[in-house]
Amino acid sequence: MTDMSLAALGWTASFSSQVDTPSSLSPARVTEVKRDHLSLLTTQGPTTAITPDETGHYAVGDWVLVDGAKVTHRLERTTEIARRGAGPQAGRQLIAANVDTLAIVSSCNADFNVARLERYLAMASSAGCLPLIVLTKADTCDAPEDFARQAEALSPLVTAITLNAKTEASKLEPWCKNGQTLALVGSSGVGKTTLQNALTGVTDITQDIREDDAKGRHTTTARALRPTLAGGWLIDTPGMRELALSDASEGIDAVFSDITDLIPSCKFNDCAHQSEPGCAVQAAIADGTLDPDRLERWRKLLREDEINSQSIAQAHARSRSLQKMYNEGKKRSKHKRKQS
Ligand SMILES: Nc1nc2c(ncn2[C@@H]2O[C@H](COP(=O)(O)OP(=O)(O)OP(=O)(O)O)[C@@H](O)[C@H]2O)c(=O)[nH]1
Ligand SMILES: [Mg+2]
Repeated sequence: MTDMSLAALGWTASFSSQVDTPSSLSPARVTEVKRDHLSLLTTQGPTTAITPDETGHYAVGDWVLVDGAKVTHRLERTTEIARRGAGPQAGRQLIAANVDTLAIVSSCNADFNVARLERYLAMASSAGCLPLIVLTKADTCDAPEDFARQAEALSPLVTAITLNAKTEASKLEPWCKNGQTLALVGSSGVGKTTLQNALTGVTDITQDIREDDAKGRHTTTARALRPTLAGGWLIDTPGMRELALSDASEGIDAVFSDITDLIPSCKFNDCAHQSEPGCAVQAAIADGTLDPDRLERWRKLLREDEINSQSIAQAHARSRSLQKMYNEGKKRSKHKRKQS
């Protein structure tokens, strides 16, 4: 790769404002997070560096300052995409940082699901990214524009694009040129890597979906930031089995602004929007402007987010007390060894 400017790497004023001495800085962008090091891209090309803390604290797309092969500092993120990791004890898992647009990829087939799209939109909103819904496999369905209409109805912020990922990936170029970063998320098998390959010119593996249930085979296993042919950046991610949100209540409320905008008009400040007199939300359901299913999906996401956010806080407390027990156990066995 030839030398490139910081701006071409996605560097903006919000990063330069975090660095006081421009002459001594060596900024680098994280392209991959490995267990014991980071893969980076600097204006001189690719390199690697070790971190002073766990690499799990870094995300693909992060900006760091390096001193030789050591990371000295991570710059504040402009956007941060995260979810609750899998498993009952899991914490918050970083997906990507400093992403301008989050492409929520779904196919125009069995994968299309309004509740799932709302979940991803809430993630985009709490991350601070512009949301884009990309509906793939338009070549395999009769009326792809019906899917696009349903997707755009979910939030006024959303643009939905329908395409055949194998031949029309260039429709996404406006979001990944001029140093702009686009990340692709969605279920396995929807065509994320097919889009990435066309937009970047690399050839990562893609695989046919299963014939019996149209589900993908979880082909991509790591996240990576790659340059696009259009002069921007693309992050492909492994397909998600399910997306659990945490600390996303503001994002959820932003996606469901049609409901939250009604709340100030309710007669009671503590209205639960069930059967209270003067409830503006129930009035909207009664006059047909609000779908009762959407109200239920909003409640469900908020409830789930609250439980997940609490359980993450509890998991942190548990791991702190386990560490304490472990340290005390080590002290005790040392003491015993001395005595014997
Ligand atoms: N007909 C058609 N096939 C597509 C389209 N997009 C993807 N495919 C096919 O769908 C299969 C899965 O595509 P991938 O790009 O591997 O899907 P992915 O989202 O990266 O999947 P994971 O890496 O498992 O998350 C491949 O066989 C692709 O050729 C499309 O728009 N039209
Ligand atoms: Mg893939």
